[in-house]
Amino acid sequence: MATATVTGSATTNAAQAELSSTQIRKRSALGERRRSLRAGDGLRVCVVGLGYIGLPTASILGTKGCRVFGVDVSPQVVDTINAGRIHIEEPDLDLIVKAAVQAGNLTAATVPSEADVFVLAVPTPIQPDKQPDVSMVESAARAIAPYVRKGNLVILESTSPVGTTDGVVARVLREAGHVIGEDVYVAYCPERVLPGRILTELIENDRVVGGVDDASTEVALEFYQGFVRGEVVGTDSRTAEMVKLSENSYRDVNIAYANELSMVCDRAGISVWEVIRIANRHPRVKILQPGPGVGGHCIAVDPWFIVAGDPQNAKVIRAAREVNDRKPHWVIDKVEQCARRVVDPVIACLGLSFKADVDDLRESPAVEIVHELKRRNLGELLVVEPHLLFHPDFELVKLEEAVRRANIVLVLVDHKPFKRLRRDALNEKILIDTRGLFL
Ligand code: SAJ
Repeated sequence: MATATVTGSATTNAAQAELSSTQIRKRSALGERRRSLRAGDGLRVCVVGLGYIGLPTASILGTKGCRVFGVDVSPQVVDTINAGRIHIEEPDLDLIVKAAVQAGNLTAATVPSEADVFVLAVPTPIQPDKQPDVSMVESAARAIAPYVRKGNLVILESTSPVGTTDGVVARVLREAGHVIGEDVYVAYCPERVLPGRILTELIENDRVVGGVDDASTEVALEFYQGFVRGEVVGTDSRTAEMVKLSENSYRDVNIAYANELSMVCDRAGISVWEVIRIANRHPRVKILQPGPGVGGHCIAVDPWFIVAGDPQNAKVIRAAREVNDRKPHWVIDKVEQCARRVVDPVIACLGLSFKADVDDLRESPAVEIVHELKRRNLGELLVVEPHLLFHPDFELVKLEEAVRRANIVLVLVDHKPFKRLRRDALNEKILIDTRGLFL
């Protein structure tokens, strides 16, 4: 299961996997005394990576009384946060960052500081050959290593291939002379929050915490219990890494099933939305919704970490990725067929973001589709994205104007303002509704 850059001991891991969190707690109760690292008043926390996960985490910890040092490689991001402002869109994040900064509990810099707890929340992208790139985890671990002291806890939160916490983070700290589990604790705790609901889910969701050894699990459990209202479940680091990957892969496989059904139903002249709505009335069926493809930086990426780790066995996971990656091309071909039936096609493209009610364009199938429509020069494109003021490649048009002028309406994102569109505005237009908004 280990990737080229990652190693781990199978025996230790198997043994750890058998320990429940209760067993771990009992064992430690007999062990030596150590300082509590429960999140709360006065605890110093250094959060590396101030993006969609790091910044909300840093600001929540700041409002819980922790003294938080945020670290980011971008000086612009650091300046923005120190001014009490934010560089990403997320409901209420601006308020909580401002509150933490004004209280003096959140400061940002481009270099780490000494702290009691270090949280690494840096990107873990895939390379063009679909192999995971954990180089930013390694850089972050190397950046904090000179600041880590005896008794500190280091947590990796980035979605990572199995083995990364031990094989990258703990290895770097071991190389720096630390004895893991004795003077420094290292654990994995994946973020599980949904963009658009991050601040609520950071507190309410259950968390899984996996140490590279029992002592690390115990220390990390205690840290999260200081600010998480959901249950914090303890395991070993490799299991926790696989839990995170399996959650997003489960969703990807389910969406791929819905996307495959949508193509089958389309050819058969059946409404896939009606099929799913009725099928989901079965007590043990819960099919997700088809769409133009799967975007975002998580579900479209993380399943490849499992495939890269075991290509021989991860067949369904790979197939799901391929089905979801193919869906935008199916939509593009559909638009082309419709455009050929119209004199002077004018195509209103509703939405660019990767999902509803966010401004995030990362891996967005809508962007891929609109780019390709432009490249194929199928007609005039009227692009609508209510969450953006500007896009470098497309001139943005207001919803009403786009729909009024178009003869083809292509729904790519189910944003709230689109749902409020009057049905009669679509009369006599060709509707390609990839989100089932008007069906
Ligand atoms: N999508 C569909 N049909 C659906 C649901 C989603 O086509 O029925 C599409 C969306 O339009 C979007 C993509 O899937 O393009 C992903 O959106 P999402 O809302 O399913 O998930 P993310 O990527 O915003 O967040 C996921 C969440 N994982 C799970 O729900 C298992 C979140 O909890 C994770 O924390 C996040 O990934 C992450 O950071 O890993």
